[in-house]
Amino acid sequence: MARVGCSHDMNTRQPNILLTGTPGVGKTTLGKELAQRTGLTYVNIGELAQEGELYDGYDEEYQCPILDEDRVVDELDEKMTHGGVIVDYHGCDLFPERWFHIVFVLRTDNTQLYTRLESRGYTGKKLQDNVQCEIFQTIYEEAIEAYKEELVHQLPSNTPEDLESNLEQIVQWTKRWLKDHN
Ligand code: DAT
Repeated sequence: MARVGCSHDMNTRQPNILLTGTPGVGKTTLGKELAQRTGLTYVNIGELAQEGELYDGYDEEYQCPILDEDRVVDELDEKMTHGGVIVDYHGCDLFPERWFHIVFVLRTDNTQLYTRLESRGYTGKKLQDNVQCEIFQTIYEEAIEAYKEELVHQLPSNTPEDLESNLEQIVQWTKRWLKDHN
């Protein structure tokens, strides 16, 4: 498939897309393939934080470092203002609202998600809390609080067919956005 946003002309405006949802719903899988198909740049916030050690303490309960949200935002702001970025993170209210032109919340059935997280090595409370996060649609509610509701779209992410359909929809949306803004 042709790349739709690969222009290096500084005058070409490109959209920023947020992919969010509970860990394990498929943000990374979708984001990386979407970047291939659109020419937009994929940014994984977890990896960015790890590379730059953008942490502010350690969470003993979950055994993981705590994200320094201000430093993450500072680190990315220039790139986001320029445009053409796909951001992947399991949270969404830490980012400035102005960054994103569209927000996708991926959703996965509980049993499916349980299996995916278990095979990722999650156990006990961490596994249960993440599955509950999906059941209570925590990230979707966070998204509609943080962004204009009409920008927030839920996407089913259970099967390879869902993945392909999501890719096609977002590629089409991106093409339309580029046409409308250039
Ligand atoms: P996330 O980045 O949201 O944590 P991921 O992209 O790492 O999720 O995916 C978690 C696992 O689920 C991984 O083994 C790939 C698989 N997966 C992702 N999207 C899927 C889909 N639509 N159908 C089936 N499996 C999927």
